Amino acid sequence: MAIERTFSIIKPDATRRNLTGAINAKIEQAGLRIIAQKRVRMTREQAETFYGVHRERPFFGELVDTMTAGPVVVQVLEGDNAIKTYRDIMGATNPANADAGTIRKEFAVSVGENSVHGSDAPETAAVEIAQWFSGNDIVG
Ligand code: 3AN
Repeated sequence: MAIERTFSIIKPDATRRNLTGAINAKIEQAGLRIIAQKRVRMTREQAETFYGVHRERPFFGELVDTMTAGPVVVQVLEGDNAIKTYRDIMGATNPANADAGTIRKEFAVSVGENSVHGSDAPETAAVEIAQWFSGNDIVG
């Protein structure tokens, strides 16, 4: 059993529709613990830094627009294999391809407005957590 941490964002399409609690319930039902959480408004600069790996992708501008369209909830989640566990309950990037019961199947609007972000590897999780939280903010 590998206890791991991952970084999560509840995106503007979800906060707009008051889905923070419903998404947190799915996170907790999956056995993950929310060990840090805050609601923030991302600046364009923060969104561009966060999604820097996608800078050359055709949807980059749309991605930055959607992430700055309203408040987000940034979180650190902890649990067994947290990175994979969270990606499993998030579902596929495109909600049309997401499995039944996943967050994106139930709540996402489209591939762009897909309700949640979750880190894809331990290295990216560490970088993403450090962009939004300092050590004192995280209480495991
Ligand atoms: P995931 O969030 O499932 O790891 P990535 O890393 O491929 O997916 O993409 C990052 C984010 O970019 C997605 N969550 C989504 O918001 C956006 N995105 C990905 N592909 C598209 C696309 N074809 N059109 C618009 N937005 C996209």
